[in-house]
Amino acid sequence: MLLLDVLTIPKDDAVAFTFFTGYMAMLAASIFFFFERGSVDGKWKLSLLISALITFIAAVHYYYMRDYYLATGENPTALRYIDWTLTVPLMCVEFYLLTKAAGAKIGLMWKLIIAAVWMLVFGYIGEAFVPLNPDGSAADGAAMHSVIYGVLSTLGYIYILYTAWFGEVKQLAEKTNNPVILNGIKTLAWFVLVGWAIYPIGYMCMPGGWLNTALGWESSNVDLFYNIADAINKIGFGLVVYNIAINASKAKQAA
Ligand SMILES: *C/C=C(C)/C=C/C=C(C)/C=C/C1=C(C)CCCC1(C)C
Repeated sequence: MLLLDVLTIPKDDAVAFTFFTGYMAMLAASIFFFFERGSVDGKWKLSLLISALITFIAAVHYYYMRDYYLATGENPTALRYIDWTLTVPLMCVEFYLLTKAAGAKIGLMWKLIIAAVWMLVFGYIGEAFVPLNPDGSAADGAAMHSVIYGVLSTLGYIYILYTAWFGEVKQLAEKTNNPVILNGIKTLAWFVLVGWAIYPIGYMCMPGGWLNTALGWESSNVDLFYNIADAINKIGFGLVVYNIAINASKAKQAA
């Protein structure tokens, strides 16, 4: 009986809907990226494997987050951040692999990973330890707490954004002299600017957050924004990498 209860999606629950759709989409994308490793040149196989791992790790977490949300009606904050702690550093590895041909050093990868972990640790403290009343509403100090940790987290985000748009990643992409890689990295930088910016919007829907306080956006919308952003950033990001790999392999065959 419990199983039946857990798996019933209320008709008007958009958050539950995106949890289920997100789960299936992540799983399908993983299978796609994994099998498409066979269609690309040897040096791109690792990039596609990492794209597949990113969506697969997300699929497993969505499997649990979906049930957690349906069973409790609450935000699966811990599962969410465990997922991100694994998948965002893997996206940093993708940036490194793409620029390696132009001489990227392993230090670039670690700098991006440290910035990502910084961003996620402060985001987690901001969300998981926000002062709440017993009924779940924002308690005294919640607004201040969410702003302080939100701003600290954003510093890590800005570092990654800067590196992708103006810093080392951008400079190395130019050095490759390969329009496929240069345009691909430009597209990934747009993902970091626009796709990643959806997450702070979700964050501000939690109790005490600006959008929650000023516009009355409900805290369940945190997950709506996170689920939409994850689909864009994990599957979309992987497809860009796939596109780079396929086109670079074709260009090589033609040469
Ligand atoms: C696959 C998961 C990804 C790409 C997750 C990205 C997450 C972020 C860019 C989160 C950013 C945050 C801020 C910039 C401030 C508020 C707290 C966060 C953690 C939501």
